[in-house]
Amino acid sequence: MYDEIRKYDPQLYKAIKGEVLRQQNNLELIASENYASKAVLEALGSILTNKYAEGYPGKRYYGGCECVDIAEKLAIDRAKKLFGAEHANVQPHSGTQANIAAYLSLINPGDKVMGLNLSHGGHLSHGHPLNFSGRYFKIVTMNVSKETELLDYEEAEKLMEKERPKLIMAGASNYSRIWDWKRLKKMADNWKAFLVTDIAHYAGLIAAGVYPSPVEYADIMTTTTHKTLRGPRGGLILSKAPYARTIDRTNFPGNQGGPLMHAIAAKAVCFKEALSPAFTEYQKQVVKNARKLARELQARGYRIVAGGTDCHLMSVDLRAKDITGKDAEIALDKAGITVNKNTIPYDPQPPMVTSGIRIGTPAVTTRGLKDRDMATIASYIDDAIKHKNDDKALKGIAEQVKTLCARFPIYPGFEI
Ligand code: DSN
Repeated sequence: MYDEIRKYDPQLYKAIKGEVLRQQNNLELIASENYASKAVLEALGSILTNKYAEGYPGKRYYGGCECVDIAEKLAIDRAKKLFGAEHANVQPHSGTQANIAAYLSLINPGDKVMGLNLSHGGHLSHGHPLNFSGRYFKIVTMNVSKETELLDYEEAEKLMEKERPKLIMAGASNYSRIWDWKRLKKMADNWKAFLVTDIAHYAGLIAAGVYPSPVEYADIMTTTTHKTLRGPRGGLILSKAPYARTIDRTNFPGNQGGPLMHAIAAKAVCFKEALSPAFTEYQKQVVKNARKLARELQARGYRIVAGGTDCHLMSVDLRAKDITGKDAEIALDKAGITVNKNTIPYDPQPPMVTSGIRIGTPAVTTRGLKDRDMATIASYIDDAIKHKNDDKALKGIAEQVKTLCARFPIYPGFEI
């Protein structure tokens, strides 16, 4: 693999090779990452990258689109089938691009939006002041309850009454329990607001039927395609039929230019994979692994936010362990375990420090680790945190991690 890059650009080759080895030898526990299949990677590396295809299948601004039309139609049809949606737009370059198109399809700059507080598990594009969402729209934030750490629907209902947002943006990047989509739809209807659900984190689970789908309630659903869905990096918009035209126009020419046809082809592969029975089994195992890992960490004295998980991720409160999220991330990195620091609800620490880490099981499950391996991972995490200032001990853990990882090659037969 990568022979041309090796010859032409040795500096870049070194970086790519280093990343291949890092991915193979480390335990990837970042909840939003995964290992795309070889077929997805092939489509991504295909010559479809050469083609300009502004517009949509059958209605392009360029000639020569007959082959890429096939790819985009496949992606659209499969996405609709996978999520039971009436309309799919597979062109967004990312989840945030999809969210921009969703907002601007339904409301105007200056309108009010209600989204989950970023430090309670929300997402930048749901209203952070530095993000386009916080700059274009007036933001009202939903919170989780201090006691249960579950979304405080009653408080959100009061906010709806007081603030009258025109759109609810429901979804999260760090919320481990079940969203009550039906209740949110009722709230939206009561106050004549739109409901957009950003299912980026749960998309693979939803596609496999192991997490509730908002498809019957949401006006628009947005997602990325590379997290639990395990496809190429990119975005996707799903909606009810009446929004189809406005979404398509808002995404192009409204918000993007030429679509990335190689990425769209890779999305088509991803959706085909996600429609297979093997994908359902994979997602069941992702959740089993996450629950087991949460229990194993709890048994070692770690507090899991909201008491556990119903999905692929968990938020770990480290305060009882006398370590910040930032320092835990560093120590775990040295031990060959990749996580990200993350605020916990009502975190006393700032976002660049945090009191917690977020852990997810999609990537380790893809490489074949099962519930029994979760106890091993929990013990490595605990050891690394206990030895946070002991580089020699951390190196020793990294060796054990590497040995474990060697049993689970990420791309069997991939030579570098
Ligand atoms: N950065 C993603 C995540 O890690 O959840 C969200 O966009």
